[in-house]
Amino acid sequence: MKNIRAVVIIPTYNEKENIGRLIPCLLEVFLKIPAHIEMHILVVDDSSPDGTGHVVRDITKKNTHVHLLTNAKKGGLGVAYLIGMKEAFGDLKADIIFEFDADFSHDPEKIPLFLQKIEEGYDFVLGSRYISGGSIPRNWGFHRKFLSIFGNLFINLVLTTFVIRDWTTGYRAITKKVYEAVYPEMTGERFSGYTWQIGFLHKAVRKGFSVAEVPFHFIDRTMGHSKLGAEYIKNTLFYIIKVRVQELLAMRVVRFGFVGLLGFVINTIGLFVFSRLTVVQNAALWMQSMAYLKFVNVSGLASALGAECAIVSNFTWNNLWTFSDRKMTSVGQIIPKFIQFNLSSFGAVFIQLFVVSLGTGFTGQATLSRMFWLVFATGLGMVVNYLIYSTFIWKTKK
Ligand SMILES: Nc1nc2c(ncn2[C@@H]2O[C@H](COP(=O)(O)OP(=O)(O)OP(=O)(O)O)[C@@H](O)[C@H]2O)c(=O)[nH]1
Ligand SMILES: [Mg+2]
Repeated sequence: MKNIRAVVIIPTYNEKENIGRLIPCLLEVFLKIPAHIEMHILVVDDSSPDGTGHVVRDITKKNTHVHLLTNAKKGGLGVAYLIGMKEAFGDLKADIIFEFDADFSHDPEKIPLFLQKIEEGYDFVLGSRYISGGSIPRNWGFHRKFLSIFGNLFINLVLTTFVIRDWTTGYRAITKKVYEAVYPEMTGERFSGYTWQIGFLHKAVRKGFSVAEVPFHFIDRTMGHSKLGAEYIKNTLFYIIKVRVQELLAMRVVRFGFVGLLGFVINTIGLFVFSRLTVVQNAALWMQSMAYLKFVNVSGLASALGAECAIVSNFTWNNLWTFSDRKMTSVGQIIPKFIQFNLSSFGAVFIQLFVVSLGTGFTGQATLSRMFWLVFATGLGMVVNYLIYSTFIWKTKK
């Protein structure tokens, strides 16, 4: 078997009572791990005022597999993991790192199971409280249970990824390839405290890394104090909604939908404004004076002008935004494409005329029947337009 190295990163802030007992426990578990996996511990301490760093420093003198990284000031969990991972995958030459709490909440006995999953080929392993064999403490108050359970449900609902049961767990094993793909994106964005954890996992999931979950019973801390603050909930909500909106806006169909909606609004406002303009009213009268344009009236003309404004807006925004990766810039390109775009938009109007007439011919002229066919025809028109836009007007550059 290939020799690999795993580093258990433990961020600490005032964990003096815990860390001195935890490290020997971990070293005990390491003895049960196959010899080809070399285990190390890296404590990232934010210069804890209680002297956590001194306790760890003493252990490092006796055991070369225990390391201490001291952060000059309290920077939050995200920063601690960021610098811890950099050190572990850098100087300590890790292939895998673990994220592990100092307060005995994470059962060290599960570490071999995580490693097994990694050797089976998984890129990312989570210690899960919400799969069979895992649990949250019975003595947690109602609000903490509620937040944890519904928090996870909420994240899955908003991100529409139901592959992960425990998003908020702090017990994780991460391989180097995940780190290399995700790390560069974690440094630019500002993550406050614990949101960093969700952000890291989310980016890994979106990049298609395989995630396994290992069940464990979360044990409530008995010593030291929790650093989990109320801002965590607010920040998490904010982060999840923000990334989801960004993800949706990056999707071409969603952009197309927004541009279409804006076009609809412009069309409606256009009809209203143009029908009140004297110049449009006079133009309608002038057109009526011509034999072959007798059918024109003010509403019809205003509506056509509104539709053309919407077409101009749709064309512009689709070019700049929806199809920004295939943007046309020269006038020589834009003019013929704009004409095609107009024809395609008229096509959608024709589809509407055809479908609504034919449909209501079958199901009658009741409001509900008309509404149904209108919605159906609009939907159909949008699909057809989208296909025309993406295959003909903004076709992929060869
Ligand atoms: N270095 C560093 N470690 C931190 C910081 N905040 C929290 N930690 C550590 O991160 C781990 C998890 O923090 P906890 O306060 O236990 O948070 P929690 O487990 O979500 O909450 P509890 O269940 O209430 O304990 C612990 O080992 C903390 O000491 C920080 O700002 N810097
Ligand atoms: Mg804890």
